[in-house]
Amino acid sequence: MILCLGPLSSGKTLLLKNLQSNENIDNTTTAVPTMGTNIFKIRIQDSIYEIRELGGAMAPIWSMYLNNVCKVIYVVDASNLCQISAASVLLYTILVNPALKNAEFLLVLTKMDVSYRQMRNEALLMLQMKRLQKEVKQNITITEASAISGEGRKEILNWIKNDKSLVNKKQDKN
Ligand SMILES: Nc1nc2c(ncn2[C@@H]2O[C@H](COP(=O)(O)OP(=O)(O)O)[C@@H](O)[C@H]2O)c(=O)[nH]1
Ligand SMILES: [Mg+2]
Repeated sequence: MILCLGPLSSGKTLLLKNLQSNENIDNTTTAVPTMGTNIFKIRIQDSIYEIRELGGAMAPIWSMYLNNVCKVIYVVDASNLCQISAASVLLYTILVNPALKNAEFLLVLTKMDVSYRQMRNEALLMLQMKRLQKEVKQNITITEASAISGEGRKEILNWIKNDKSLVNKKQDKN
C-alpha cells in the first residue's frame, strides 16, 4: 500500500486526482470528504497502484494506517510557508515511526504554479531536509509538482512504479 499524507489542504486530493489522468480515471474511487480516507486507484501501464490519502485532520491517528506501507508520498504546499513548520513536525513523526523504517519517501512540494521557484529552497530549509536526510535511514526523494499545470506528474508516476526497494537499499549508516 502507498500512503499519501500531508497537512490539511496541502493539495493531496487534487494531486492524486491529477495522477489519475483522464484515460486512466477509475470511477470506483471512493470520495470520502475531509475526515475520512480516500483510496485512489492509479493505473500505470498494466499495474494498478492503490494510494490511500489520509486527511490532515487525521494526523493524530495516522499511525493506525502504517502497516504494510511500502511508500509514502508526503505533500507539502510550497506556496504556504506558514504551514511548513507544522508539516515538518508531522513529517518527522512519521519518519521515525518504526513501522515505516523500510518505506520509501517522496516529498512533493506542490502548488508550484502559484509559488516562486526560490520558495522551493526556502521550503526545504524550513523543513530541515538536510538534517532530516542525515538523521533518518529512509530514502527521501524530493520533487516539485502542480496539480494545475501537471508539473511533476511524470516524476511522481515513475517513483510510484519504480520498485527500488530491492536493488537500491540505502546503506546503513554507522
Ligand atoms: N494553485 C494550485 N492550487 C492547488 C493545487 N493543488 C491543490 N490546490 C488547491 O488547494 C486546496 C486544497 O486542495 P486539496 O487537494 O483538497 O488538499 P488536501 O486537503 O491536501 O486534500 C484546493 O482549493 C485546491 O484547489 C495546485 O497544484 N495548485
Ligand atoms: Mg484531501
